[in-house]
Amino acid sequence: MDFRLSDEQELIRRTVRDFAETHIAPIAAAIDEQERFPVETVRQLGELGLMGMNVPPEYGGGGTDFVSHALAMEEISRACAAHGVIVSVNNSLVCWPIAEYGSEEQKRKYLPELAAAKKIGAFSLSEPGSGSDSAGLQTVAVADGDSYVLNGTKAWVSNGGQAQVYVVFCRTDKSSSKHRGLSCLLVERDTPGITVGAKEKTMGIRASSTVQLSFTDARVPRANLLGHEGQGFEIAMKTLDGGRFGIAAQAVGIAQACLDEALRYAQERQAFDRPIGSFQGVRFMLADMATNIQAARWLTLHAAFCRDTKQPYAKWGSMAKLFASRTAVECADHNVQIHGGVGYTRDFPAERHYRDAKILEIYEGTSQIQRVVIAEQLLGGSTRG
Ligand code: COS
Repeated sequence: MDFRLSDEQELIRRTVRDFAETHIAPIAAAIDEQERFPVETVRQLGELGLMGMNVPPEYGGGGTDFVSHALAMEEISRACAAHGVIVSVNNSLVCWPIAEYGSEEQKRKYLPELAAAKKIGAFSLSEPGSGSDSAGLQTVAVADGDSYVLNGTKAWVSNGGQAQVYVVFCRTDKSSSKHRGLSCLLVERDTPGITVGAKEKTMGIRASSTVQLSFTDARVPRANLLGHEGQGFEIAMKTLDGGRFGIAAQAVGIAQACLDEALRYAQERQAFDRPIGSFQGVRFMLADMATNIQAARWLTLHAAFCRDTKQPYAKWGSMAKLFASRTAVECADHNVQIHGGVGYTRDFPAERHYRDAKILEIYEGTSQIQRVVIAEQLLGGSTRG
């Protein structure tokens, strides 16, 4: 067993950390305050090859492994959680299913521009009436000549306000059982009949762009069907299996930012004539943060390693997301607590991390859904009610 990173993985981590510290961290507070999608840095991330890291080089991607992706996600999210989700969605939820299930023509058409961030992608599974219950979605696509006619409403579409390409899950067969009638379409933004809703007013990750999407008789070419009809649920589940350790890495990055700041403040801030870091109450919080972050990091990298080495990874990805997202929420709480009153102001990043961290326990599968997935892997369906 060897826990060391390869030279290439170390290089990727160092390069991304340098970029994130120089270009992303300095704008993180401002784009949060202004709720502004960071177009310029996302373009630079595309130039660095970080928007399609795992896409094969013949389709314009970085061709890197998933451990490297997790390392990059951690470093980007340590600087700014909103950048983290933008990168994660494009890589894991858009480029990956196209690379995995796309036809040669679809891969050539979409992947190079997505990987270079010339186009941004979004993943559109949830609806106002179905979040955790993905198979309950109601958006319908009816085949008509060489098109599908798409009708319905999608919710919580991360990157949705900026995206030009949407991976949309819909029902193509109403007579089939719930999940078997689903399919997946690649929908371009300029398709007549699409309405991109207003940006949601979210608690955190406010620089990302989460919207509702509505389709009214939107005609999508049949050539844009990803995989085959009825394969939509499988594509959604496998895509989420892969996306979850990316979100775990985002959580590790946010948690690490909290620890970095808490350590600094604990050494600077004086109370009762000594640094607050000399008090056991503060030291124990710091020790818990560091321990949980390291455990979350290893769970995350282990899930990525299993994926790289073609071993089953869904259970590990869900465990990583479950544990790392809780760790991020707890670290954000401790960081505010250690900062005291100033931690509650917008003059310090502690309150931003506190707001950003909570979404980790909700998107790409709530913590309750992660437990469902883990238990399913442990016990199978035999004990389900
Ligand atoms: N990979 C491949 N196949 C999978 C799978 C996976 N990860 N998970 C389930 N399946 C298959 C099952 O094996 C089953 O196959 P059969 O057709 O042979 O029976 C089928 O899919 C249906 O599975 P299941 O009965 O478990 O589906 P449910 O509708 O009960 O849903 C959960 C299962 C809850 C795990 C799923 O709906 C889920 O992950 N929900 C969360 C969605 C989510 O993360 N939303 C956030 C959106 S992104 S912001």
